[in-house]
Amino acid sequence: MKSFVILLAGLLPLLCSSQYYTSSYKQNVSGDRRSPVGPAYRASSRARERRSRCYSDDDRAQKCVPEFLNAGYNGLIDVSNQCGVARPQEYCLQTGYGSAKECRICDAEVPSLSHPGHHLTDVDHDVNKTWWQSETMMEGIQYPNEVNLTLHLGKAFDITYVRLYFRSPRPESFAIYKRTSTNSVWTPYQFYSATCEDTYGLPESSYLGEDETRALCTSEFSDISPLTGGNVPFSTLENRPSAYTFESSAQLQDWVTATDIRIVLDRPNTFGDEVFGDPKVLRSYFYAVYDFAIGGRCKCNGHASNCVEATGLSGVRSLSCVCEHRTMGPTCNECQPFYNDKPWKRADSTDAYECRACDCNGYSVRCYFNQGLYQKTGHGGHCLDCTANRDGPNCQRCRDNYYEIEGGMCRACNCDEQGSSRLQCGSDGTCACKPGVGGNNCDRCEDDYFDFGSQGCKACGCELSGSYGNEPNCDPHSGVCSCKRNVEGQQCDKCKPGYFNMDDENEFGCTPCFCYGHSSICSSAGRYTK
Ligand SMILES: [Ca+2]
Repeated sequence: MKSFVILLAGLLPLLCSSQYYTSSYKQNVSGDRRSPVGPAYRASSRARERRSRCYSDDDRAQKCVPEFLNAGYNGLIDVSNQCGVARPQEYCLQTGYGSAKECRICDAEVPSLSHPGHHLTDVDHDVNKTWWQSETMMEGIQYPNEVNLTLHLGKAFDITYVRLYFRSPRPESFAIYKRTSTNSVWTPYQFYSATCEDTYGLPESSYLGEDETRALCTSEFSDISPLTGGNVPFSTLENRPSAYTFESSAQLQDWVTATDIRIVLDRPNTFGDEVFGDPKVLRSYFYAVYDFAIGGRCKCNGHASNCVEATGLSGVRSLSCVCEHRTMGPTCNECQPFYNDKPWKRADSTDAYECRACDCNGYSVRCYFNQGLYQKTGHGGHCLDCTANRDGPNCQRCRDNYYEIEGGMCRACNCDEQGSSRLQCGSDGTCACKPGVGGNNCDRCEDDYFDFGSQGCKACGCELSGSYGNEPNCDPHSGVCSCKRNVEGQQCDKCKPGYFNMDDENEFGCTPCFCYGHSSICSSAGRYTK
């Protein structure tokens, strides 16, 4: 117990300097083993108050965290061994080397004599403390047979400490592991052993070096004394220098994250008298633990002040962050669908990094974060599926080949594919036509042009003074011009036989010849005047 007090005294400057710790941490790790901070999954009746913790009085977003609690309280626990399950089993109380031993019965069928795993995470009272207990060395509980205690937290937590409160002597060798998802590997948190090098292949050391996420081995809690009531507190950030700058240390933020905690009990402590094979002595060596506590907060990345219990489709209870700041996900680890204008970030004490809505000008409810766009403009939200034929990162313009009309509506250009030089029309909707092509949509030849095609239209070349009404007008397919009565030729450039002097003032184009019956053929003479 003395060493425990020294450890805490060493911890206190760290506790006071880091915002990560709270007064409830101190209260818990320093020995309030009666009960956890409160029911872990307490129902919320103060939603408004909790929400306000994520927003200041003037409604500005601020970092918020769920309450600090014993994450293990009433948690789902698996134990790989328990006394008295197959049949009632005898165990003897450890009273020291060579002394007479009082023996008792463990029987899983009799509540008052059973010691199941859930006794590790219940509320203990000063009298009538409950405990979990393994079989004894008589049944083979000895290295290398390990015993596992696995606590499932239901979701990711930011773990501040793990604490074990032993009824048996503390083990000679054991380890704490964590994992960060149901399928991930178990990562060691800490090894405890009087034989670090031999049992775990690690030097006994408190030196971390560069890697602050390395598990260390210590012999500090591996003495057989006290025979009962020994504690083992493991503080996740103790001796890890970046704890002082925890908010900016992604490495340590990962280090404290866990969804499950496992205790692997490798070797019980003994007085060495087990070598004589006395059954009473063998039955006095076993593991027994009153309490397995985990101090921490539901991990919500600074975006929730509340974590609630939910029952999934499979009937398994789990916890969920009540995400604020427009975030979502199991640990509020992403922005809501329409709030991707900035990159998602964990909240810290200077900035809540509230997710920002995309600006889609009212034409979309979906967007994604585009890093390139963000670097260029400061707004990374790229809208998806713009309605009303709109397009662009902010649905700020009409989509290709459309133009804007009154009221922000977009109308199709409908520029003819053959007759237009491009499919995009101007802001007034007019299409750019190829040579000789006309019409609003460039879908027909202009007057005096014919043979509509991908090259445009060809000129008919109608002679104005020979054309009907002095206006060029040709057949759009054949290119034949429409002539005045006394005019002929594809381009209306000739007087019919018997006519001469094509003139635009002549309604019929040419004047009949007057050769007094001698001839019906004539031509225009230079000196002819009317
Ligand atoms: Ca208990």
